[in-house]
Amino acid sequence: MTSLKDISKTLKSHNDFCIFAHKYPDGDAVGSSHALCRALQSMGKRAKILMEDEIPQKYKFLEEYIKHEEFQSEFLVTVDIADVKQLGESLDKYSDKIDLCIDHHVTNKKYAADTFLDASAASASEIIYDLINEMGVNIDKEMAECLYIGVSTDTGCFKYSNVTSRTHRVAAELIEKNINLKEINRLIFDTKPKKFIKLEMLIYNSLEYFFDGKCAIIFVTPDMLKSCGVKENEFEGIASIPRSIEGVEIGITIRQKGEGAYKISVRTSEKVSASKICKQFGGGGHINAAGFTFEGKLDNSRTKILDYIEKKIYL
Ligand SMILES: [Mn+2]
Repeated sequence: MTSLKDISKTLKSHNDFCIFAHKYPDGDAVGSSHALCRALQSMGKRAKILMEDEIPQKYKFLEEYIKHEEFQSEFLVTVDIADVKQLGESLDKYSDKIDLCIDHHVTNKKYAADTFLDASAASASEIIYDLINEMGVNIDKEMAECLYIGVSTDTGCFKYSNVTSRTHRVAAELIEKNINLKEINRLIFDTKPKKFIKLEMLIYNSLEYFFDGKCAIIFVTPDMLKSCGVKENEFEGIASIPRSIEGVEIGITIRQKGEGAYKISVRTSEKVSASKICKQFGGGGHINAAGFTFEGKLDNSRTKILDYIEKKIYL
């Protein structure tokens, strides 16, 4: 497998980079790509970032941390992209031309000519932190802010099970770069647009309990999103709402995607395997966070899942 040293050498030997992050970019996609871009630019190289969708408002200030220039890129790198399809339609033309992929997803499809995969890293930003150090670049305040956003958002503010002591060590070293810690945390974790509050009210209205409150289901429909002015995929973290209720072991989020098409997310406590439930319906994922898609009548899908849970888990 390619080592961090190898990819550091490879990057040093090229000059004109294009860095790709996935569609519907999250904090890790934005943070890791911008930190790498700024690091390469600080080495006197040319680098730019391409992603299908606009950067969410709360991460937009990171765009000012890089120089924006037009040039013909010669080396193509993806960060935080497990499957080349996540580039999105408008960037699909690059899908068979990626020279290097830097990622932390176990499910990585190895679509690039070269891949650096560290599945033990909680975020791509954690890897980029090591890489920038390996390249001998001094991590400045701006790079540190990009990386802190990636590290903190991909771990749900250091709460998810992917967090290790290394995650905290990286975060500690980033904080030592004098980042605007309080302001960034407030902006990212303690601030919600009013339209999200409106949507949450509708979501809580749809909440139903089953099996003595051990299972909770919420619904999200395109109409609900539309009436609140929230774009599809704009509101992260919906799927964690039902599981966060006291006593709930299985939290299910049913999102209607179109006429008769549903995306179902399952979040479970330690006792129950979400991936086992989802596999039963043709999906998959992590042990306590998984999902599947369903086509047909909503009532049928709900009955089927509840039947399965009742038979396999609570009988
Ligand atoms: Mn990530």
